[in-house]
Amino acid sequence: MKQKLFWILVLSLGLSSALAQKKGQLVECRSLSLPKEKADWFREAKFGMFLHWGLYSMLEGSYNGRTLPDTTLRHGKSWYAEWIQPRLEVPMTEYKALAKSFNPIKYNAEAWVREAKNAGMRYIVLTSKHHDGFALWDSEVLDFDVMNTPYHRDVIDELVKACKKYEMKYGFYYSHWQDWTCKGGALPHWKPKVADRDFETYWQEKALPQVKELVVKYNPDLLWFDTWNEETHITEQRRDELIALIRANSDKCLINGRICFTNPGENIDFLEMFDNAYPEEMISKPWQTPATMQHSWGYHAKDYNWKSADEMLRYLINNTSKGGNYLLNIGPKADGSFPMPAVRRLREMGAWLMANGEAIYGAKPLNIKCPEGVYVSQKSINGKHYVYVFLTKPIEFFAFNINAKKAFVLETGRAIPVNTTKLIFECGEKYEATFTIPADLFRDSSIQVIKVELK
Ligand code: JFZ
Repeated sequence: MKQKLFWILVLSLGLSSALAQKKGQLVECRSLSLPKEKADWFREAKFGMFLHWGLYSMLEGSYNGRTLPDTTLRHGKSWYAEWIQPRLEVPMTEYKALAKSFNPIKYNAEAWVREAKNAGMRYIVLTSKHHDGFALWDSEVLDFDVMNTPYHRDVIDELVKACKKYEMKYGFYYSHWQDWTCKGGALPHWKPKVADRDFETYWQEKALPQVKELVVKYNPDLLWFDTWNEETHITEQRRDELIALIRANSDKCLINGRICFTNPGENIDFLEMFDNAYPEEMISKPWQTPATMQHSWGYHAKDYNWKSADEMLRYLINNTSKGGNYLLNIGPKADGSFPMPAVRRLREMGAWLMANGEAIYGAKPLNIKCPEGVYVSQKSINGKHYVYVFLTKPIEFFAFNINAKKAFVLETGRAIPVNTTKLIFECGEKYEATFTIPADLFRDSSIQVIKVELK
């Protein structure tokens, strides 16, 4: 009788749950989706550090006298340094042999986390296994991992301990679809499509067991899966099988939409934009843009396309104003150190956020029309409501339909003249606040933030 009641309850609640019969036992019934509030920290964090680090970092974008172009797309190809093996046709035995000399003597997880914190970043996502199949943790599933290198230390375990010490949220990129060194893993699009039965073997014998390892051993706050124009192997069933596995082993781990970019479904926790893609419209679900500081994700010694800190702050502001996050990537060198151009930009961004972070962290979007170069966010603090106005280029005045009480420069406290009038119409009334911006405000060339207290 109890069993019958249970099924009636489950069916009547309409739980989209993952029920799997295993050896006659009913695996714990859990919904495929997390309660929305589990993603609150993500929504509020706004700014994260992405890290692409692995055997490819050792080649630095060059192999056998050839260097990957540092262009975004040439001949329809994304010439990222972490793609060097298939792009420059590095023989697989030679590529895998890199593991025999991987020895990042300068790797210091606490230094990485301090650098991220100092930059104003609130979470870190490290490539635990990229498309090359090499694992940066002590995996029981396969030997192609960091424990079988001269370094012989669990990189991920050290990073997790450092993140906990500095109260930094953390997660892992895991390439669940492409795996160029494991039979059955999907291959670059220009190579023969892998037979589904072979992919199923990879899926059941490597991908699912390794994801379970990551969740059970390291208890991440999020997992970053990676697909793009994938229409074959990551079926709805496999997508939901992977989600169910994570839900069965974690009550907090957020899952990104690139688990199946073309068909993410309703049970993922945040949407992932395309690489370096910045939406113009508001998006209600939590979302983020994965972005590079230069062209490549993995370390490329001859990729000099470094964006300025100012440009990257604008991306952060754009995404904040539309309710999203900015996951900014560093490609550490093979020795475990951060490239100097990356460190300088991180510290410049951190300095600006030290003075203006109040307008970013925990701020929500505000859907009002803004002049070009002007962005807004909003926040309530101790019962008062504020609008933050980001001026990314000089402007003399602008008007918003808000009931502004007073306005001042967030960093300095300098008063900004604002005149608010009530407009009466037959259909109702609205307020219009006109702001006059002193020209000398832009002597300081960085982005200015005006804090507006509403009545
Ligand atoms: C994917 C990875 O392939 C890349 O190495 C990096 O990890 C990035 C964050 O995610 O990027 C790609 C690569 C190729 C395409 C799209 C995203 N593509 O060809 O459409």
